[in-house]
Amino acid sequence: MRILAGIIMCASLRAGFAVGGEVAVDLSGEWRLTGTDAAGAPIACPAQVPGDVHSALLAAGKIPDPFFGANETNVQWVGERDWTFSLDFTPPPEVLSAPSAILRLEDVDTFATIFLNGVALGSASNRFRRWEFDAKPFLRPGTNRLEGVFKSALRVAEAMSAASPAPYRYPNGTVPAINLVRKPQCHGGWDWGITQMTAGFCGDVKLIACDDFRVDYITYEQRFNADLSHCDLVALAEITGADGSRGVVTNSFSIAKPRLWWPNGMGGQNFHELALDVKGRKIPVRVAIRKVELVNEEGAIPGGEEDGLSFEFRVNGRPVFVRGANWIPCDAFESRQEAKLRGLLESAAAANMNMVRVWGGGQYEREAFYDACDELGLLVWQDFMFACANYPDGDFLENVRAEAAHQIRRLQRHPSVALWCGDNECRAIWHRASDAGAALRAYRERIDMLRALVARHAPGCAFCPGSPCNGPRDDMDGPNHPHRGDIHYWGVWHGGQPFRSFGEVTPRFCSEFGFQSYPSREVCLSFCRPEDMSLASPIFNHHQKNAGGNKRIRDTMHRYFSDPVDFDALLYLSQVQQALAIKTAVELWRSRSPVCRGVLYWQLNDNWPVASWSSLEYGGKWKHLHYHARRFYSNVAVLPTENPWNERRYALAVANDGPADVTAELVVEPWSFDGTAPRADAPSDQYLKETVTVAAGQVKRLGHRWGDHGFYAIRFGDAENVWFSAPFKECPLAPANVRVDGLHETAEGGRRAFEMTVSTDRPAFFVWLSAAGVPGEFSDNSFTMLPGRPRRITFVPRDAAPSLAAFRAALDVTHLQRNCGGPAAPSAPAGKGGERSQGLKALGLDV
Ligand code: BMA
Repeated sequence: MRILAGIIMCASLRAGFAVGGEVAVDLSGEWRLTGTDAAGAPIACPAQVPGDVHSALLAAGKIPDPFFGANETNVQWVGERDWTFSLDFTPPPEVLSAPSAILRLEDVDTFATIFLNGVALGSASNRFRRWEFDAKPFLRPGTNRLEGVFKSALRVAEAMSAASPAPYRYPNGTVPAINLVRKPQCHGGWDWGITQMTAGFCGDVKLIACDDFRVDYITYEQRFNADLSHCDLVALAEITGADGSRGVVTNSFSIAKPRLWWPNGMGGQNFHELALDVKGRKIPVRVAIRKVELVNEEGAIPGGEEDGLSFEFRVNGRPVFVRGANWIPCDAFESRQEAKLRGLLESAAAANMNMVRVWGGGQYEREAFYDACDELGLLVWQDFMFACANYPDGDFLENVRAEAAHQIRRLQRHPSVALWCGDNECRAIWHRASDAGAALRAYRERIDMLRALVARHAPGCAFCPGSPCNGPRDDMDGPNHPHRGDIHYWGVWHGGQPFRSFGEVTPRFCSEFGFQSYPSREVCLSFCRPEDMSLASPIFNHHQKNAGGNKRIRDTMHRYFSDPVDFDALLYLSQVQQALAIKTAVELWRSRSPVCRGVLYWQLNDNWPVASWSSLEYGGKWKHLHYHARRFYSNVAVLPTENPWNERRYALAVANDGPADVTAELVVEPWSFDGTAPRADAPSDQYLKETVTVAAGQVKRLGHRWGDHGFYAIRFGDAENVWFSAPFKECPLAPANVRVDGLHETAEGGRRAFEMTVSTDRPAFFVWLSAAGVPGEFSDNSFTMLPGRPRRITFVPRDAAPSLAAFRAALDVTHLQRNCGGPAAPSAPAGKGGERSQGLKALGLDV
């Protein structure tokens, strides 16, 4: 138990709240969990709060690791049981003497009755609400006992459904009626997710005492003059008096020449430190000043063939090309989430993203998430938590009203929050309900309510009824219209279309599209034994939740690549083709700006080790895709704009999303696969070297050229790309000898790091450096190596750096031809498992 003195000085507390004050007693820490096991025998163990039942049982050795093998199946009983969390604590005297003391609970998952000293204070029934119960009458000096008795949300959902059947939902998981309960919908399993129907106090549990009032929310309104050189800022503090009365205290500020907050890549993330005066109480706050708009205009856009409705974010008046990914809860164990948020978001920002979408099947994230987004310049597209289902009206909706009113007010202060969106993919399915008319009415009622709540509590913030939808005023007429609002494009993954199909649509904004891959060997071995490393293994397949996913991965490989030489090569190749799929889509769509104004790929992260669409595998390591994302999302990117591999011509564009014009030399070099040096005397329609200027915020199209060479290496300043005229299985990939030399220790940003030089004797593609067991990232990876063009690469360990010898032992390098050959490929070298065919020795590595 910790006493927080965040808002007033302890001295004034001891003085009996002389100037007005509030004290928060944090009841986090070790509690006790009791319940019954699978056989009905009593179980008791320590439990951390914030935390969850599964984490407590795992830590106490009462369940096997649900992430290993098919243990998920064996631990389902946990979600079918009721559980009690209890804590004995001693309230400090200032809390006992205060005229008001409440218990404030965040993220209670989900159905819990709260007892203080044996008296029921009340019940929680929605994970996403803030619950407050009057504790004052029941607190006593000395030891007090606080208990939360949690009912199985699974059983509650079943009982609700028996009383009134749950409306239709996509069979994405294993808990059919989860849409009746307000808990993260992915707890019931998803097509990337484990079913882990957990329970617990997943957020803060605090006693809040005050002598005259407490502060519930602080929100801001900002008004600007035309050139944003002046901001009138009003801070609104919502307060509740010790007597239960509610009020709002406003503070006004006039800020000349504000230092504006910008998204990543557009400028700095500036904040202003202000002091609010709330009825004599001084409250320091950090405010970011910025204007965020979502612009939706009817009509055709020059360069776009069709009429439509635009979907463009503008920050401080400047149009933003949105580059980002979809976010899911970052761990199925609630207790592990807080520690992971920041690192994952730093990886998003490092890959030049400027937006993440908090997807509606998960949760409104913790404060640390939005704080990190504010600081990293990641705009947040915030879904309300509804996904792939119809939802009831009536009492259910009243529960949602309280949830939404709380979450909007909680998050309003964050400059990163750019959009509230009604749900994920609910618009397309109302007609699947047994009573479609009723489902549509319930849908409209929910959306109208959410829209009104956003307008009231976050005035000026954009609202969209759902994702996808045909813009903010969507009339439910066929959502996912390619030229109106945002779309989810799943033709390539779910529809089995070739990668070039990405180019057959020019979305105004694509908020979901994705392609699966397997995680690294290291992550696979965290859930299965070496003998299970096979697509024929039920254990391996337990970690593939998308029916047909393995087949899609293999079918795609057959389309573009020669067969992988072994299972490690299959893992490698799955990541290469995922990177290619998303790279293809992003480059085509980005080159079509200003018709298309944003791309968010599915999905950034995983919540357990699994085959999925993520670019960051479980544990946070970057897959091939994430390294490619850093290139294709960089402010300045050189983009092949033709469909890859199906034509003998290429077309180029250069995008510049940065704040200043860029002038650089554009070099396009024709190479042969055996490494013939680029010919400076090549016909000028093939070899290109010219100085190009691209204006800020523009895409410059450079026309078509015809190519009969193996591949083209393209450079524009620091931006690089490669263009191939045929699928890799038709390319005579050379057996390149990629070397890593001169490994030594260095320092990077004050941290110990390792530096090395990578070189090759022939062109090598998707060159992949790895350091199994060492968390951290390389300065670049999954790149093309050309003879005579060595690269200096650093590796910055995320945690304490291992010794040089240990890092050397972990270091490995491979490339495309080693994994799948091609027409001129050697047959698969012998050796599997520990003896990787593409290991250091095979590559003549000299570190
Ligand atoms: C999207 C998401 C998720 C799903 C993903 C992959 O539409 O909204 O529902 O996980 O597709 O199938």
